[in-house]
Amino acid sequence: MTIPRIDADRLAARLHALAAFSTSQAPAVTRVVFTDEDRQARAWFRACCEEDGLTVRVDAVGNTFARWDGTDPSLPAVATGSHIDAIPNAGMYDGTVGVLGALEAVSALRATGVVPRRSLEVVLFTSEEPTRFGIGCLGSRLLAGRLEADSGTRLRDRDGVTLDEARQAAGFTGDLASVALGPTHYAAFVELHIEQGPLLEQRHIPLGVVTAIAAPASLRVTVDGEGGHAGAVLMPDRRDAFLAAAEVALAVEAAAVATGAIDTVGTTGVCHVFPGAVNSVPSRCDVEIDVRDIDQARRDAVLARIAAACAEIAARRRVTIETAVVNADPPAACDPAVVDALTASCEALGLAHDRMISRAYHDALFMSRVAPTAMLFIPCRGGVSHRPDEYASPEDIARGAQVLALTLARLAG
Ligand code: HGY
Ligand code: MN
Ligand code: MN
Repeated sequence: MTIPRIDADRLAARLHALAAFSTSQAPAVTRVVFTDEDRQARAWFRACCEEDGLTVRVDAVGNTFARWDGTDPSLPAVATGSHIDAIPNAGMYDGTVGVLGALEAVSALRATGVVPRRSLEVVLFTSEEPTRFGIGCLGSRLLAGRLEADSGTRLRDRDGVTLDEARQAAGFTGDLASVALGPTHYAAFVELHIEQGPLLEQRHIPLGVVTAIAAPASLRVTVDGEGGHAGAVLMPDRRDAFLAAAEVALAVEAAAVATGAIDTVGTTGVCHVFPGAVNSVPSRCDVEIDVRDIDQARRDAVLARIAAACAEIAARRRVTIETAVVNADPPAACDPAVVDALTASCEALGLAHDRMISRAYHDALFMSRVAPTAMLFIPCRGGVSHRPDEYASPEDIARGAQVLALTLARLAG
């Protein structure tokens, strides 16, 4: 098999060009789904795909598919891709390496002059981050048929804009039900991504073949107390919503630590205090909580402990606490044949590699519900991610794209 040659400079240049579509000052990147920056980035990406000779299709939620027809286009295609949306004050590599690296891998295969049997598709998934609509992997959930049909009107951002309103304003129309792909639509799916953890760098190993993806869950908790004048309401009379929420956040930490397993994590990453005046006792507090584990039962036990803690805090502090589970997803086991194809590609290139689990979730978590799926990790400096100092070297990125190219060729026959 001809070894595909990755144009590392072009890939690096495209990653930096994409990073410029942001509301933050470099090196930070902020690119929230369906905002102007996201729409401009999508148009730019589509132009890159067409420049590389691929045909582009976009679905009702903005998932974008750039296709290279194989010798037998009637066969289920092999897909690869990731996301380009970025949480506030993020880095420039999370997701984008898997989208532009996939485009570069397919272009490198096209340049060998060998056309695979199965078609190849580079996929840009909409809204992998939960930033705007509170739930992660929105586009891939819909592709996998794992989101309720009313999600277009039920999911709203903090300004009350529904998913349907936002997607249609961005030019993505049509029925959300048309997004779902059946279990035979793709022959396989592979996602290239930065590790978002320190293991590969610590072990001085350039590639990680992912065998499982942790089970994510998120909660939305609303605490209603009683507000009032910060000078006039005496301490014994207070029903301070923020202090109750603060105890909830500490209960999240305690519940995660109490499992005794290093794989259990709990985070309270969002906290909105109302009315948010220094001289007013908080009357309401909204928090969003993220709980994960590679063991689903252990993760669910943490959710139950958090619910029990909320009930105790509410009674003791005479506030009301409402908890809503936004998502509680099972973990994903990656497909052995795709894991083996990635492993064989690393070996064919004489590259050291390790097998590992992913603690972050990815679109691959949902693609695994409808196609044989696995992931390929490259190192990121210090394991840092979701921060402006997130960094992956051009060499590691190009190496990942080359292993991806070989793997796609293997899977596409
Ligand atoms: O939160 C995650 O695991 C992913 O980076 N969105
Ligand atoms: Mn992310
Ligand atoms: Mn990501």
